[in-house]
Amino acid sequence: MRIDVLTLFPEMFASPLGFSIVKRAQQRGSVNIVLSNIRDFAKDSYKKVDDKPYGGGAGMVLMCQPVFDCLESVQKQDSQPGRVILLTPQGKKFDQPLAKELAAEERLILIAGHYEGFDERIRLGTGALEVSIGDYVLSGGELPAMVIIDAVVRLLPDALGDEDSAANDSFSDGLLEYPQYTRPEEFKGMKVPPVLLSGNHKEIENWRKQQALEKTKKQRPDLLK
Ligand code: 9D3
Repeated sequence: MRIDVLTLFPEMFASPLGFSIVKRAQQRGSVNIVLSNIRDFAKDSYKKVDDKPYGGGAGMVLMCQPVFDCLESVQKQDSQPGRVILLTPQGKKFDQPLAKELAAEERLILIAGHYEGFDERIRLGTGALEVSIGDYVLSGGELPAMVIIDAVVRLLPDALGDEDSAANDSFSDGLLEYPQYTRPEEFKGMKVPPVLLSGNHKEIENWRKQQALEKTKKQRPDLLK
């Protein structure tokens, strides 16, 4: 998979993409992540990429021209145009089903703004899907882009090691994960549930299912509906 990110702050991406599963997926060639700076496509000597909103109002709006030129430039680098995603607070809420859908694409193009809206013609003219990662205000689309990359890349074939199979992940069976324990058997007076030390695999499985169900009822009843 190729993932392009169009951003005003490419430097923000170095650390989240440079460690762990996403780093290894890039090294293995499972994913090629290409960062482009929208500001490189500004036309004037001030490198202007935003302007005042028509009709007035506070804040600035990301201009069409630098975004369309940047998009055109990256799309020319590959035979497939790619699925274009615009990160905005008004977008469709990102979730695991959308992560799976995006992981099936050959190419993704993520466009991130920074504390300002996009000129509406960017959405209209690119056919982009608008995506939000949740109902809270962030400073820009950069962290949401990194969240999407992380969630998508770990779903790619060969991205995960055998030890942490995606099939065992929370949400894959619609329930939260059961509580886990490791050594020691007792810590600050808190004991590991005896069933986990019993060696009875059937009883352990039943306990885990029941705990997962109880935890979901208590913390995320919405997942059971
Ligand atoms: C809601 C406030 N907007 C009206 C002036 C301005 C605005 C604030 C913050 C516009 C963009 C942003 C930056 N946020 C994102 O670009 C963003 C985001 C988010 O803030 N929360 C969850 N998901 C996303 S995806 C992109």
